[in-house]
Amino acid sequence: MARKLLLEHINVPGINTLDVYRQKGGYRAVEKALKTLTPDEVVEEVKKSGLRGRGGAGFPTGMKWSFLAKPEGVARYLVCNADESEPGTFKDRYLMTHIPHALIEGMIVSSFALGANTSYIYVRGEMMPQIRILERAIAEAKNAGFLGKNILGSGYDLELYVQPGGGAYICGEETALLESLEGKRGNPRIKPPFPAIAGLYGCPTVVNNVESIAAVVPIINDGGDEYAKIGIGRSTGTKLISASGNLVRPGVYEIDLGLPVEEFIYSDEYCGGIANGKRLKATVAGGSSVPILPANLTLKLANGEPRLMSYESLSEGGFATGTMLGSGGFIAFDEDQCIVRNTWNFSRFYHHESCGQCSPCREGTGWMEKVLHRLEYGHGKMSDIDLLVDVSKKIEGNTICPLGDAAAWPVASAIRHFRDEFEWHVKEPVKSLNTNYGLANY
Ligand code: L3W
Ligand code: SF4
Repeated sequence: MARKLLLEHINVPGINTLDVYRQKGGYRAVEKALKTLTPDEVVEEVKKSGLRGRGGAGFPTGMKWSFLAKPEGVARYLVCNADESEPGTFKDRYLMTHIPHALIEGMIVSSFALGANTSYIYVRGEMMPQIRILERAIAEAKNAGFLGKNILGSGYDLELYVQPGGGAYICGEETALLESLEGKRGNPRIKPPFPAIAGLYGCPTVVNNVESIAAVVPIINDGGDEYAKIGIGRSTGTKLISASGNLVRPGVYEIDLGLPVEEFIYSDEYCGGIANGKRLKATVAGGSSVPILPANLTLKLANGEPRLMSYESLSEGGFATGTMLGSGGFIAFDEDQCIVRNTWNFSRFYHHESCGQCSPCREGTGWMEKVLHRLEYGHGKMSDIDLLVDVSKKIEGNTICPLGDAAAWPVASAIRHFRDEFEWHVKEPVKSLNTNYGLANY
């Protein structure tokens, strides 16, 4: 049985309340940090833990924190990115729904470490229940003296606010999020400068994912070295995985990084195998923004060794034979799933969500969606397949923010691994449309 650092008490009745959360050891990390550690010592523990950003990029959290500029007399901010919108990713919503105090405790400790006296949790606008849950939990924490002035007599002040998001996927890109938080349209900014130098209102800002911030709690409770003992190589700690698609037991799982992918899919402790006794055809391991992998490369590396749920193992082989851990949104496709239809579905999403600032993304996502649509609906030509590859190459690396890459990679990888299925849609347009049903929501 894998250890649980974030979800250990998820099924305890009332764990969403301050009282029960405290009975289970909650707010120990705040007491330890504010009473016995300096901000720099908290940063040091996070560095030692090896924690990497859980939103998708996997950037080392302690390093990001140490980049924060500290000019005299200028406010610093911590902003939690809770704009979870990546297709296939629902772990942050789960955490906020069931254990809101884990995030709030992490926000207090992290804000203390960074010297922020005002912090924000920017929650996807559609998540009204979670916004209310967090607001109620913040009020409880404030009443108990964990927020506000002179927290626990430490002399440290913190105000924590929940901000409903602007209702667009792109508002989860950190600089678009900051624009939106400032009350503007959520258009990504050109980086550099990174938020660590010029973020919210032009001030030094750290933007971290919900899960990253919640992970700071066990890191402070147990020490960074203990956290670093979990996992494999530079993939330390535990990771929340949102599992969906054709699985016997979809849901949110906390795994030790380094778990074999095969065990994650097939063991009863996790997903319990492919639903309805079907075979696995393909997976998207890290949310829709990462390359799709066929079953054989999902389970094994190109050299035949088992593939592991870690940053390194999932990307082993580059995009030729690998993918990315991303946000941990693990989607399984069974043998009946149509790759063309599912790729079109992803493309529709990115076209719809492109903010339109850069031409390769604005125009390219639309082109890809149109060409995939005609392939799926039996009007495609053989040359469309290479046209898609060409358009994806023209988007990749040529845009302001990663949405362009995120739109290009699923298309390029689907063709790389399933070109025969794209060709079949051209050769057998009627059969291919009628044989594969794809996603049900059309
Ligand atoms: C200071 C430097 N800071 C980098 C910071 C940077 C950011 C972090 C990572 O994209 C990915 C994307 C999605 N000085 C710095 C520095 N930083 N160099 O480090 O930066 P970066 O640019 O590698 O990535 P990003 O812009 O944060 C995130 C992918 O995640 N993704 C999407 C997930 C979406 C969700 C969701 O809906 N919740 O998780 C999934 O794979 O495509 O590639 O903070 O400022 N020199
Ligand atoms: Fe907007 Fe797309 Fe450019 Fe990102 S890549 S800034 S979403 S147009």
